[in-house]
Amino acid sequence: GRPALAVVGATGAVGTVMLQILSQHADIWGEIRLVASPRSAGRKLSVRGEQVEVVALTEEVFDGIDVAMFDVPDEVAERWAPVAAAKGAVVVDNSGAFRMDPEVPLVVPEVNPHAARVRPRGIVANPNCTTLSMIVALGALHAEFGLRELVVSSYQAVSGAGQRGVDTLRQQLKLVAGTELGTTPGDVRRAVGDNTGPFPEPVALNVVPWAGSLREDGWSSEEMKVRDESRKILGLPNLPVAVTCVRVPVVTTHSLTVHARFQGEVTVNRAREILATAPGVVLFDNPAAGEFPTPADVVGTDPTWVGRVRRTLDDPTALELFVCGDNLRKGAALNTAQIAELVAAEL
Ligand code: 2RA
Repeated sequence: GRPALAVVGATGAVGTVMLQILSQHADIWGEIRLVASPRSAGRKLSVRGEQVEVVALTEEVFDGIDVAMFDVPDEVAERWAPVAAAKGAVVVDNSGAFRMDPEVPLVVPEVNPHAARVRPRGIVANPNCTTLSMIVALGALHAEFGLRELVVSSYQAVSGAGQRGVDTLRQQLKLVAGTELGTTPGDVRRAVGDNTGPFPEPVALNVVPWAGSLREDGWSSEEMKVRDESRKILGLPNLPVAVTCVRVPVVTTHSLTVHARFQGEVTVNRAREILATAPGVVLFDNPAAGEFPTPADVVGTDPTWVGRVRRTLDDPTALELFVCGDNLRKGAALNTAQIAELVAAEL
């Protein structure tokens, strides 16, 4: 029969997009079981045009399941992914719990699909949304030119911080709309009050140079993820990577500026050819006509969009790019679904 799928975390921001994707992609699954916390059990959600009742997470929900997708917090994944794997399911996990485990492959199907086949713990990890928003384009350029160094800055959407991030931006926008705020120090902060949600500072009318939690020497956890995960996916464990992660008042779609240095001289023409033909990448780059990707246009789409392709003025071996990717689709649900489909094809 066709493989049975469990979606754990079906009611969250990523889970919601996952159900849309499962309804849009070729229907390869037998049963699709929707799983969430006991709080959400009993709710009905639509998938493949049918209403399916959500069941609470227990050991028994993995009986008869071939592939289990997890979109839950790290500590929930840490506890429950091994339970699902012990029951014989292949777990595709979108948390940060297993990404850097040497026995867990970290997979982007356009870049390192073969890695998904070797999974000693029965778990395949899905990268962080910020890494995913750029890595398909970088992987294509790396395959041709050989990457030697990466310097990136992110412009991250609030939905990366979940539904609470989205609610926070929307509430703050209401408080500042139609005002003259943003003209004196602290005026936006006073208008927004303590209502900064998952962010350390107001995000409306602002940019916040912080995502995640504090790591050694002033780095953020998000910055470490982009570095560590890029190295693992590209198979370049010593790649020099410098990252600054910034939150911006965008609902969904992460953007990044990328400075990528390669093994030898590069040309913009060849880079453009590669990006224009790479699976999962759209080259949208005609500044003379005002054409470059922006989150407002990219949101809701699957590919990684690349614009502003330039050769670095002072270094003929490096390129500058501006990249956008929907952090809930390719950045999370879509890549998880693609991995699950890869795994299902070999079952
Ligand atoms: C963010 N990448 O945008 C994170 C969440 N996984 O906050």
